[in-house]
Amino acid sequence: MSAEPRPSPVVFVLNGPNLNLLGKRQQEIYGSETLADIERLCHDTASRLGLRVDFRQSNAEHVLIDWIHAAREEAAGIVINPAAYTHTSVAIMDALAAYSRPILEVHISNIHKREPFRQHSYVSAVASAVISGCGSQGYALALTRIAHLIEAPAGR
Ligand code: DHK
Repeated sequence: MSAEPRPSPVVFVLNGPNLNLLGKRQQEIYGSETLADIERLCHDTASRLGLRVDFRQSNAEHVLIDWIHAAREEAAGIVINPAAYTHTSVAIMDALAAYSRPILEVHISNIHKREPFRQHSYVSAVASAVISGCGSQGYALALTRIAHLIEAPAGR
């Protein structure tokens, strides 16, 4: 009798405020791709890596926090673009600090080249790694790194 194949690990990909406007918002900074394009890229990348992606976006801090709490039970890793909450949210940092698996922080733009207030991230203090300035490709890079860290089937 052959063993049932193990289900692929799930990675939560969480997106913060205003990222629902990608493709319409400041294209010179954030590019022309929409969040739906990025979601497709994440699903394609994940399936190549032997992962599954649960892709979400919210403009509300408490919703992002609730999803980070849910990830404690449900996700093998988190990719998070906290958007503006990167620079303001001790609450999101604390929620992530209570998550013991890999966390990849992603920014589409290079926050270090931008206004001084964007150059500090509360999230970086608790992230496994940070990818900033690689555009939408940053999400694929983050998933590749998570696959490696959790030793997903094709991530080694
Ligand atoms: C997105 C935002 O909405 C900004 O508030 C951050 C980040 C940068 C990004 O580059 O993805 O400062």
